[in-house]
Amino acid sequence: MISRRSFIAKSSVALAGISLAKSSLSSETIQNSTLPIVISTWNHGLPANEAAWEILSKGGYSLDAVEAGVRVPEADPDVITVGYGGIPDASGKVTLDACIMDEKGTAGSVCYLQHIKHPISVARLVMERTPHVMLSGKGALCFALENGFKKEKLLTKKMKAQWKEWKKEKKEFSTKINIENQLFDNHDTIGMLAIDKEGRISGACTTSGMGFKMPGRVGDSPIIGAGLFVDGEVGGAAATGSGELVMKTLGSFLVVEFMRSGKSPTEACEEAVKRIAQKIPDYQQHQVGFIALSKSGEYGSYCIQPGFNFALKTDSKTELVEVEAWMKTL
Ligand code: SD4
Repeated sequence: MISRRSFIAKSSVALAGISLAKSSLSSETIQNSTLPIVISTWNHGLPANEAAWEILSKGGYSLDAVEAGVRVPEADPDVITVGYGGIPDASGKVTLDACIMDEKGTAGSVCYLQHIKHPISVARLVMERTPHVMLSGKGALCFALENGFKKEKLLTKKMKAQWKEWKKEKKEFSTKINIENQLFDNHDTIGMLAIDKEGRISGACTTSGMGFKMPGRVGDSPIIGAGLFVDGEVGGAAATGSGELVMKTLGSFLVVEFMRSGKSPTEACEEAVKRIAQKIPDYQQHQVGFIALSKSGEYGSYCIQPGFNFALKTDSKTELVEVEAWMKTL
C-alpha cells in the first residue's frame, strides 16, 4: 500500500497543472473580482471541483455547483467512502448520509439512506419539496423513490470482498477515524463549499460514513451545523473525519461562528480543532479536518492529524492544498 503522502504526490504529478500548496499559504483573501471559487475535501475534491466549475464558470448558482460537484465521487465506485461503492457497515449494508445548504440558510438532509446512488440530490429535494430538514432510513428511501430515483445496488464486488475479509478477521468495531485512509489511501467524506459570481455561497457534504460502522450509526455529515454549515452573511464550513467528535462540538457551526467573530477561515478551523482537543480526551486517536470559506472568498483549513488536504479551484488556481495539523507530526 502506498502512503497517503506518496499517493498525493503521485496524484499531483499525474494531474497536469495541479500543484500542492502549504496550508499556511491558503488563508488569503481573494478579491470579489476573482469569484467564483470552490473548495472541497481530499483528493477526490479535484474532479468534483471540475464538475462544480462547469456551472460556476458559466455564471451558474453555487447550489447547483456543489450538488453537481459531489455527485462525481458519489457515482465513482473507486471512491470507497462516498455513495456507490462506499464501505458498508458491519452488517454489509451501504448506508449513506448527506446534506446541502444554501446562502439563505435553507437546508436539506438524508441519513441512513440505502440503495440510492446520489443522496445529495435527495437531500436537495428534501430541502425544496418538503417542510422538513432531514429524512432518515426507509422514509428517506420512499421519498427518493416517489421522486423518481432508482433503487440500485451500492455494494460493489470489491467492497463486498473487503467486508468479508474484515468479518473473517473478526475485527472489533472501532470509532477511530481514517479507517478508510489506513486501508485505502486518501479518501473520506467529501465536503464542498462554493461561491458563485453573484457572491452566493452554498455547501454540500456526502459520505458512506465510517467503514464497518455499527448498523444504524449516523455520523456528522448529514447533521446541519456538524458536517456542514452555511451562513450567507458570514461564510461556510464543512468537516471530514471522525463524525462523533464533530457532532459533540457542532464543528462546522463553530467554525462559522468563529469567522463571524472576526477570525480568518484558517484561524476559525484551528479554533474548532482546539475545542475538540480541549473537550475530547482521546482526540489524538482521531482525525478531523475542517475547510472554511468566508463570504468574500477567503479560504482556509485545519486538522488534527497530518495527512489531510483539500482541493481548490479558482480562475487561476487548481490545487491540492496540504493542511496544517494540530499534531504537527504523526
Ligand atoms: C462520518 N465524517 O460518518 C463521516 C465520515 C468519515 O471517517 O469521515 N469517516 O463520521
